[in-house]
Amino acid sequence: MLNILSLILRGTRELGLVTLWHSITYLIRKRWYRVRFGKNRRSRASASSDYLRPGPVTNHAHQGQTVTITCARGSYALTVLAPDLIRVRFQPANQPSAPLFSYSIAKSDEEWPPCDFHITETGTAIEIRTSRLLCRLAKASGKIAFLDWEGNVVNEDEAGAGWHPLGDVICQKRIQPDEHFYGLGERTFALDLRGRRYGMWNTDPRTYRLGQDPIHLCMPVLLGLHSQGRQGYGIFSDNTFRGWFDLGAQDPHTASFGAEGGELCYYFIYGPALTTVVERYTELTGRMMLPPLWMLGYQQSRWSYHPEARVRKLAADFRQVYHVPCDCIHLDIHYMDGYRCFTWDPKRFPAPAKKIADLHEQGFKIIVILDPGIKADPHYGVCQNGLEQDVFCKYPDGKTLFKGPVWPGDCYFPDFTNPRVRAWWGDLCQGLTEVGVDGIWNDMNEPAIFGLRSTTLPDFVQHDLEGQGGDHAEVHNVYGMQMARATAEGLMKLRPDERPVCITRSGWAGVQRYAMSWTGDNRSNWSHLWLSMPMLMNLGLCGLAHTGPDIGGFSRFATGELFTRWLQMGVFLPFLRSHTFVHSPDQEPWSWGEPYLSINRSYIELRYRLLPYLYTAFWQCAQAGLPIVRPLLLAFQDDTVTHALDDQFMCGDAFLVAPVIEVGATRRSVYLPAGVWYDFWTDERLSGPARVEVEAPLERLPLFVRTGSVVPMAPPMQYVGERPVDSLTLHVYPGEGESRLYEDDGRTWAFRDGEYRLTHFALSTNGSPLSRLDLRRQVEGRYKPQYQDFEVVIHGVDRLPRTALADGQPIDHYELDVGGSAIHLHTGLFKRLTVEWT
Ligand code: MIG
Repeated sequence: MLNILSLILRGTRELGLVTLWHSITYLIRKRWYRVRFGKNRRSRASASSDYLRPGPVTNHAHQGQTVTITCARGSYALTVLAPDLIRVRFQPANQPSAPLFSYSIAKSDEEWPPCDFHITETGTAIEIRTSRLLCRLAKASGKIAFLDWEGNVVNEDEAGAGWHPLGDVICQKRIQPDEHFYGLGERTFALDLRGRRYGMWNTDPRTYRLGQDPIHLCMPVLLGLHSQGRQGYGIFSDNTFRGWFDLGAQDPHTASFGAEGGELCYYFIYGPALTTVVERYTELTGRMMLPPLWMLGYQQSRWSYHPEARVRKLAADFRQVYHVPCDCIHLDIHYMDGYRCFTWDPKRFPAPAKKIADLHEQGFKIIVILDPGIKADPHYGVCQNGLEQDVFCKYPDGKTLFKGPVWPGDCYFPDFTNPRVRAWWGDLCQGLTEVGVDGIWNDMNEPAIFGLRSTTLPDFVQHDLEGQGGDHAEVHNVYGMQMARATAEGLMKLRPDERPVCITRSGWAGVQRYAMSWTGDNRSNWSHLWLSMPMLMNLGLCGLAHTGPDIGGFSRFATGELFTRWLQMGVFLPFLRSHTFVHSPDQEPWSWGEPYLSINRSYIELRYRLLPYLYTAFWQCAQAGLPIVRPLLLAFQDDTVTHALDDQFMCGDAFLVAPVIEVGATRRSVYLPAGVWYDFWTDERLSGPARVEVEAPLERLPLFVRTGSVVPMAPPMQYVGERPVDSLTLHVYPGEGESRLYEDDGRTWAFRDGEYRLTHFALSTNGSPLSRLDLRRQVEGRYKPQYQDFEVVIHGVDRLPRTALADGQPIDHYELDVGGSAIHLHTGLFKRLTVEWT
């Protein structure tokens, strides 16, 4: 009764009466199905002693890459996939062994080149030694320890593996004294996750608070760092059931993870560098596809821009009124006809193809939202067709369709774990690509169902699970990922030459292969601005680098100052999109007038100037998994100050970004790790390790460049491809270093056939003050950019050079920068540049 009252009180404003009615009847229906089909699972084990343990080792054997170690109450299968990668599975005796199945793994056992290892039996242990790592299983207890070659502990069992006769599994590890933890997907906490317990169950929080857990996108991926940064490793627990990670909450010395079903199966990845861990982990579970270049441009969204005339005005505001660059407009749920997926509202968007063609003409791309729920409506073609094709999830009787209320009222839910259903969905996307839609945004795919608290499908709803069959308790966490997969695969089939764009709210380990994400329903306040940093850093460490927050915040109202500060940070985040709630006022770069508008415009222009640099960081990520937004510890692992630093970050190899995160602040303190750093705005040279106070008036984002970097920049444009890039500026920050620049057509797969250009820059300099600079440039690949020359800007020098040679030829065009702290040279496409000062 309370439930019902509260639903009514929540108001009919967004929901409408019909949906409200469905929500109320669903509450009653849900009860009835519970009676018929059983309850949701509940963990049966609470104390460590509730679990059974492997017991002493009785035997061991080895076949191929796998060592089987039999213990009194079950057996381990330890598979060596690479010298730093070992899979641990535990199978209790007298439980049937299931074949290995995973939605997360991208590289199967057969695809790893065989790797040498040695097994030794000592008096107390069975030891597996690879060229990087020692895995020791104690004979008496059946506990595992991972050690480096010198015998130092990297990670070791505390109580180790365990299971409950009714299905729960657990693994308990010892926490090292100075250990820090990272990862776990999308979390609303600081960077270092130690000391808390985290849920593994994708949940729609309907806007989250700091510290709310879990939310839309969990990942069972944990990174550990200890011994002053000398030891780093990763654990990927490949189990999709409702689970948890406890990183010292219950017992400060124990880190454990577990789930309410499935098997104990985890991958241990040795670093010691966390960059190595991320690289390996993304080799195992896959890396993102390179997005089209326009996806790196500024994007504008709200819930919702409609009708058509509003979108037209928005486009004109960007192009004609305010001249703020923008590449993409997002259409939220109001574009649909009564929230029916793959339809258009006939009044709001009577001629979508024509409208989109118009917007394309002005250089805008269009992304539209799709929810998983398909309105249960016999007059709606997609629903009819879905019923005929038998694509929707059912109850255990195999007949009754699951029906739950979302935006359109009662909905059926496609079973995305069925390949046939994914293809059905993928083909439906044709309706959108035909009218010119450029990308698809997948929302509510936790999946979320309306109700008092965050709800989803009941555990006992059935899924195909690639033909094996399984219930929602097992499938829930991968549902969103499989929806994203269906969408991305559909787009690739429909437009085989174009890189697909799919944005997803929910996901799981491996989702980065199909989609990028955004961090869902944050709030318009300063703590959420800060939160964007640890959130993105932890997601990036889990392989999901292409993501970003709603700039300005989703729920509640942003002030001009908050929006500007968030946008300044956003320039250095992979996904730069402003988005907001249905009831909030306008949240566009000009919404607060001056001085905000001019500042916002100049930062969005900076984003466009930085595109060559950022695109290279994306390419690096697609190649090797290294995130775009990085915690400082990735580059400075032996500096313990960085281990919990989460109010500043590295963007790519060169930039250290320290956003202002306090209302009214005009200064902030920044930590600079060892080495020389250039203040981006003044070219001042600063030496780390040091904490420095820097000026940060509203128009200034504290920003530093690492010594030895070459940062390529393009001319600003209103949108990607507005004009050819006819000149490239190379910003050179004297010091020793190597930099890269990756270029291609920004749209197709031609780069896979060699149509790309990778430029290596090697910079070396002498003297202080600078007396000599040598910059070598080497290119590979067939792609030919449009520009024919460079402007080279050498930062941190206030004197004109004595000589400047490009490939031995004197350069006659150079001048001192107006600021007096840099010189500009104009050169052709040199191979070697030498500049000397007296
Ligand atoms: O129940 O589509 O996170 O970005 O604007 C809310 C409306 C549904 C949640 C998404 C948000 C989107 C909103 N959606």
